[in-house]
Amino acid sequence: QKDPQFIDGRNTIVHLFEWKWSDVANECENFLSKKSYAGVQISPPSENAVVEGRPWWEKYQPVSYVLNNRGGDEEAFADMVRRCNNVGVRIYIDLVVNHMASSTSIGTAGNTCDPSTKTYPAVPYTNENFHPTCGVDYNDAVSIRNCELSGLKDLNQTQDYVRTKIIEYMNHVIDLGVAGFRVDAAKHMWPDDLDYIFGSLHDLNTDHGFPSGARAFIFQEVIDLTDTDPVRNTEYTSFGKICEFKFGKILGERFAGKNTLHNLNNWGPEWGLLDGGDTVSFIDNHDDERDDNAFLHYNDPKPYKAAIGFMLAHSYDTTTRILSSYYFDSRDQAPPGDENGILSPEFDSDGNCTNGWVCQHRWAPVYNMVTFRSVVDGTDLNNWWDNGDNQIAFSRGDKGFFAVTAGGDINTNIPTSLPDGSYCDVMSGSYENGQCTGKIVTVSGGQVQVQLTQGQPENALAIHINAKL
Ligand code: AAO
Repeated sequence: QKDPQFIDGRNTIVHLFEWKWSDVANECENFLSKKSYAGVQISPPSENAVVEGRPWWEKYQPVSYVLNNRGGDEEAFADMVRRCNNVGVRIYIDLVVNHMASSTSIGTAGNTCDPSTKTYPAVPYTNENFHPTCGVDYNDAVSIRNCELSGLKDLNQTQDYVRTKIIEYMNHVIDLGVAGFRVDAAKHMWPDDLDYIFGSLHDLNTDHGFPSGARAFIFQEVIDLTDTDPVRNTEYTSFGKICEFKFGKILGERFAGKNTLHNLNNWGPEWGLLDGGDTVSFIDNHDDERDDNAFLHYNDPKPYKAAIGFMLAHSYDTTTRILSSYYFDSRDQAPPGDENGILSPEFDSDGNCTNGWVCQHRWAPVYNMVTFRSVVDGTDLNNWWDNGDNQIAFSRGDKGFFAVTAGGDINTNIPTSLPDGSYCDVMSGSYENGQCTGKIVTVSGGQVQVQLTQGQPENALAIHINAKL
């Protein structure tokens, strides 16, 4: 269940964090399918507790598995999945089945629950389906699995009944056409239980274009950043992929200039990363952008875009994911919206989002590098170059070239296997209808003439064979 089920010629999952289903459907049709994007991770779709102030995190407090919350109802969900699949964009849901809500309220679909007695009648779950109350001790693997993450009521997935309810929920959305699941808090569930649950799922729905026998893509949130974590992500790789947090944490520090870039010449498992085929990689996620400054975020755009560019240009054979955020000043801040619900994104004449949405996936260097990744697919990384410090460059076979500085200017010729000619730099602009809106870069005598100076809007430069002038 490690195949993301992308259609040919596409790559990268964009996490449209907190977007409504109707807006996701429009984005699949109007933008993602035209820019080489392969899929969308959506926020959790099942009924959640209504929390005062409507923080984004209320969606991580399930009341039932009814498909109805601020993202939309079941009809809107089904419509989104169908419309996205129709244009070759896959949908992955954020699956919250480690726990149930601890906030007492009426749920977003109108169902009640009583966390104090662990009763959730709309599933139904009762007290006996949960582990006894205890707080997670992050030094102890049993406690991490059997105690309460942030005080959320901890389901016991070892029980047949609980497994059955989770499988029913997952099969329901598989039958509606989803391609897979980001598994929230997988670290807090036992690998054997997850293996059983994921092994019991329906095949993907052939009416939505999946080949017969296709299995749901599983990518699991197991934060394993230190080599002393009592739960190791390798415990979960036999039945799905892992969100590789080390990837963005290491690159974030380096592209922010806190450490050198030149030793990234062996970027991959030698850095302690899992094999690419076991990973989903990203520069930041929705928790990190709020809680962890080791990762780069939208508020530091220049090194952030360079790091995303490096991720997409590199040959480490991973599934890549881009976060698409909304602007916030405080951790709990709700997405753009009001009492009537979440606001739809709007776009300016350049296609960038307005009214509160950041939309990193619509930044030209980001979507151009998604295209770059498709163009260079299957090529090796070669012609590595560095200045022994903060400047690096490499080619992808005879199809692409990427250079970046995290300190000082680059003004030199760098060997490449790309054919001689003029190319459009897709970090500083776009190549459209044979025209380049960015810098024009010359390859001559097997050398790229690289000029990257600090005053320019981008720290990186990228050229590829499909943007040759
Ligand atoms: C809300 C309130 C709480 C309240 C709770 C219950 O905020 O005050 O107690 O309701 O009423 C989201 C929000 C929470 C929210 C929750 C429910 O973030 O604020 O709680 O919804 O509404 C651990 C887990 C990981 C989890 C992460 C946040 O392992 O699974 O904490 N992420 C997911 C989601 C997240 C969501 C939930 C889970 C819950 O992505 O959005 O919560 O569904 C260490 C550990 C990690 C641990 C982190 C943070 O990591 O290894 O396992 O993650 O700490 O506690 C260094 C260290 C590294 C450390 C890292 C932290 O790098 O080396 O070990 O820093 O970044």
